[in-house]
Amino acid sequence: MRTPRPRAKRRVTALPLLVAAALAAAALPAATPAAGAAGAAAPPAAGPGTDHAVDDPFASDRTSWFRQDRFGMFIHFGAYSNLEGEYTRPDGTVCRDAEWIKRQCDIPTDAYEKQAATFDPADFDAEAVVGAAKDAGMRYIVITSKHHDGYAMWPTKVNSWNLRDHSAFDKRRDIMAELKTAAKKAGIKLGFYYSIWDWHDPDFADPATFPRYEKRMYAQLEELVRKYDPALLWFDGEWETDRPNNPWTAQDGERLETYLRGLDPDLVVNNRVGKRRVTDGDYGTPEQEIPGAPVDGQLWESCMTLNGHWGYARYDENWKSGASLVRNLLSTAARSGNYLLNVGPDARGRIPAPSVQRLGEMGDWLRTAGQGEAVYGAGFGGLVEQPGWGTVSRKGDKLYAAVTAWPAAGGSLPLKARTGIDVTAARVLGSDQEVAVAKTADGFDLTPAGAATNDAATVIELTVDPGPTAAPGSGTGLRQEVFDNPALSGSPKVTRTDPAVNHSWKYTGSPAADIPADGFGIRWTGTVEPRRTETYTLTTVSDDNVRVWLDGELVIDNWTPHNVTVDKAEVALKAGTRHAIKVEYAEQTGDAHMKLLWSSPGQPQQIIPRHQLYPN
Ligand code: FHN
Repeated sequence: MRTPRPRAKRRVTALPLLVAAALAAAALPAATPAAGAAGAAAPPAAGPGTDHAVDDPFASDRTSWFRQDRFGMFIHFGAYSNLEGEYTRPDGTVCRDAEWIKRQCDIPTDAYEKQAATFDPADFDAEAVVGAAKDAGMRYIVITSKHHDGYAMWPTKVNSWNLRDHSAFDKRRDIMAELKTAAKKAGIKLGFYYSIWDWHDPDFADPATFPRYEKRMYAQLEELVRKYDPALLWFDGEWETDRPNNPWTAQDGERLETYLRGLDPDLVVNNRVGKRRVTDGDYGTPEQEIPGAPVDGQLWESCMTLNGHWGYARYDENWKSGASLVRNLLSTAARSGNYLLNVGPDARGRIPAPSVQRLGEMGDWLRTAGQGEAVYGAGFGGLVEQPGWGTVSRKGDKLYAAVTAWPAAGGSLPLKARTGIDVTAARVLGSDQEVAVAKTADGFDLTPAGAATNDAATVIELTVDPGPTAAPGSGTGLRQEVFDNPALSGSPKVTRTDPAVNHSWKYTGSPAADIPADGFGIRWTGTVEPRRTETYTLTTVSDDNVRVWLDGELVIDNWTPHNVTVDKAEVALKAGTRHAIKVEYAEQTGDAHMKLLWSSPGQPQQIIPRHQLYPN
């Protein structure tokens, strides 16, 4: 259980060293904050009555492109790229790193600024970059606008530490504008990576001056949103660390997310805007790994390098194979995730040829025989168990069995069903071979008559009857009673119909203007009507206490104060039946969230929608 950390008492480590560094940085002739830099002030924390949950990212129009596109290009490009992964120290020794090279190789700030002044990505060709993304089958691009070194890759007015004012680059050019134009023409969405952690801004590390940095950060983000209209903001550098100290808190993240959604309500924002929790932003960001199943409570996107580095490193030839990259993409789609695959342009702004080669191989696979259908707009193949011989994604009445271990001649592929389904047709994409489908005790055996069509994954498209699904209900939500105490005692201060249990009051909000941000409780009662007769998983995302009854049985009991926590229960629900449901929640102090989601073999994860909920 945490108590909110007041802004003034930020955790600080190694302050003396940092103060010296900050003062030294402030004394630098160039690249310090422009005098009187325009800056959007951090908005005041929204008060009681504020609910930051804007919609259900699993189902909203705002996030539909993200859930449809599935596959994006990450671009790590900045002043570090000018060193191409190697720094020769004054004593002649060579230190290697990529985008962390300044910190990891202890490059003095003046030396780093000196090398940045020679940065000239003259060969950066936005059309070529977008073309490579298009050729890969990528549908969105996220480029580093500012990495940890604080160097802005657009002509910011906030300071002079940027590609326009501190480089050898053509001062008439703006690569972000060029990229925006090329991406728009190609129908590809553009997003920006922005690091909160800033090694260069003299006001960053010291809690006493951090608000001045924050003001400049807000001003830069306002520039990016207003000038380039990004579809997505990818925050990073939110974690607690030193060299320099990072004072960022979850409360800072609350304010920043509120500010951004005020700038552009359509923005999609990742969970590193806060503290990388399931309640921060719109989606989770596993890195260099692919979760083994859909992530509970949040959309997700796995970001990964093509070799071993994010930024360009001239010596790193450890490229992943095209086949393994295709399989990674299929694994993410089969778990309702996105795949953000990285390229690191070199000092001249060129994407390495081996990267372009592998991206092309992925695009060729996606474009062949409609195999991309297994990815774009596809999601968790929950109707069946994920097999050992590959992955299964679902789109409507189609299952895409992407086989990576093709059976020997005459061999079969066992597929376990998780619910009552029937397979009505089966075909191998890119081949006219027959696929025999035999029912088994727990599912089906698929027996292809021919060979695999490629070395990455051969897709068997199954047309399935997913079993009866009732029409959407006519519900309006659950009865909600709001109490001004966490014991839910006395009479409720507010009684109303709540269309969905989907709330993020965070640190400063609450369910009503006359309910304080801390020390309140809520009871929801009514009935829930499923559209399928299946075993459903009820999932709560809560901070603090939560308990859920279904048909009078306590199925989730986490009635102890806790930080943001996911709890789950499996319950048998019957289509056409309105099952009694009661949810109790208490906010003690600090952060406050309460979400109720469901999923089943035939129902993808979502906030339980209003039309399936009926108030008592
Ligand atoms: O420190 C960064 C790293 O340089 C890179 O940008 C990755 C990509 O997501 N993010 C951070 C490490 O988690």
